[in-house]
Amino acid sequence: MQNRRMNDSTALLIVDAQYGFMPGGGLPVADGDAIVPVINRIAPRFANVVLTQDWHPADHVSFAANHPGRAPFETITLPYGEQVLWPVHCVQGTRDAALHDDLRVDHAQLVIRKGFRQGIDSYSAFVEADRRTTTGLAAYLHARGIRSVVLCGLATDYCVAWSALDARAAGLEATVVEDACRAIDLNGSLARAWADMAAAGVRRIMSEQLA
Ligand code: VGL
Ligand code: ZN
Repeated sequence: MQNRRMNDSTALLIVDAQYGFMPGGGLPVADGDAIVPVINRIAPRFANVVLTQDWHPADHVSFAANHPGRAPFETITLPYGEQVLWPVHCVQGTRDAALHDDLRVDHAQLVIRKGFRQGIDSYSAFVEADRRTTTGLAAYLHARGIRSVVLCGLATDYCVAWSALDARAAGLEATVVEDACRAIDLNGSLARAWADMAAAGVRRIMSEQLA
């Protein structure tokens, strides 16, 4: 891996590196912007780069503000199951939803938007929270002969973890670059996410092991 590009059957998946999850954003992740220079360091190693973008309508079901009497970080039950209620974040077309300007990933080939259906959230880059609706990413990667994904971005314990688990479910190898991620860590969610990922065969590395 050292000093050369990763082979064509691997893709870097950069999850939700958006202002909404950086300090000052709608759903700020502590130290979230620290991932940007790390991603910029590793991205040139990858011939294939895919980004995701959390992309919600203003009336999205995951926003506490759309549930009178409810507060952010409470949980409700929706037809597809439990849903955490979040502060308003990453509304379509706003600065909050934009990818960080300092990302240097001009060679990225695809941006997958997710969470754009009013009634369904989507942490995963592959399958939305109803666990049925596909984003099309697995079919895209398979069609391109990509068999392995390396994940980074925000947040470790939500969108990165769900994406890594669904990558495994789609038959892909999955590796999370720990220092190129930051977590929300709500009620033990980070420890649980690492345990779930380990159990599913997701590898966990530091960026220095790549570049
Ligand atoms: C995320 C909560 C809500 C994430 C997105 O990117 O991890 N978390 N929407
Ligand atoms: Zn979201």
